[in-house]
Amino acid sequence: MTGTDTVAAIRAAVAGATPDIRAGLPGRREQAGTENPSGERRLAADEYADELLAERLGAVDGVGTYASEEREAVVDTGEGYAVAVDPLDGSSNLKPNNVMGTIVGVYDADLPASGRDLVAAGYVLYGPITTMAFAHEGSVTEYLIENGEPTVLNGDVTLPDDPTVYGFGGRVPDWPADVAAYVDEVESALKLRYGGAMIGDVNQVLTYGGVFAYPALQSAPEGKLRLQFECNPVGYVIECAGGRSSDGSGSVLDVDPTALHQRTPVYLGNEGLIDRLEAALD
Ligand code: AHM
Ligand code: MG
Repeated sequence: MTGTDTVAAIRAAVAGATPDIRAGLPGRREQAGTENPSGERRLAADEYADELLAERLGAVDGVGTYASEEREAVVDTGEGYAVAVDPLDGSSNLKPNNVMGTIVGVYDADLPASGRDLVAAGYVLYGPITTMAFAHEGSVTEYLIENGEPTVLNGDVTLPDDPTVYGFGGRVPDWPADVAAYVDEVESALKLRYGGAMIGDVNQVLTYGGVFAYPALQSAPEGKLRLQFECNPVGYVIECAGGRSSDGSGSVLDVDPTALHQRTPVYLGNEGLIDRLEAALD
């Protein structure tokens, strides 16, 4: 079974896991003493959220593969869609008690897959309240999640026409000169809002309009964020909301998938701002 029912079941499973993820956080703020496949130190909370989502999503009829930023290899769970998850995005924010997210991409292809193979994608934002933005069939719905149950807040989320915020990751001296020049240009009109969790920063762009980036860095030309688990799913949400995604030269959804944990520079936001960015990086 694949199709709209499976997508709805995946969305429900992620929403249903959120109270358990939140409940598991207070006692898991310390380092786990292990690294993820990208070589980053993991918190106990990263491992906990990954195990929980593997169990919940693996049990959904129509999910054939579970993959996560926290696991080297994919897990075969039966027949159906491949679900790629960043279980706790921005988990370094757990120590200072700042926002975090959960990201999910639903691919109708073997992983690593192209963003064009996504049939749905979404993210949960653990802020003062728990919300979810979920894109399917060309539109984005925002939900409030209470006790694991989603209720619709906005059935057609679109980026506002008049953008006001921006947030770029990485150390400023490590940005390539053309990225720095672009930020100089846009910051006369946009206000810096950067919290260090992609989902928190992207949701501000979705709410207020603007541009989020984790750019290519001089020390890391592929940037930091991962194509399968972060850039494709969030790029899909932003594009379904009327915005644009880019790796610097075109939609991130067109980036050639070469490895499960591959990284790519990512730029997300209002169409005009991403067009200008691509022109600046040319
Ligand atoms: P994580 O998924 O392992 O937590 O890492 C990804 C996070 C993103 O949420 C965020 O955009 C970025 O790392 C922040 O990195 P930096 O602290 O370098 O700005
Ligand atoms: Mg992440």
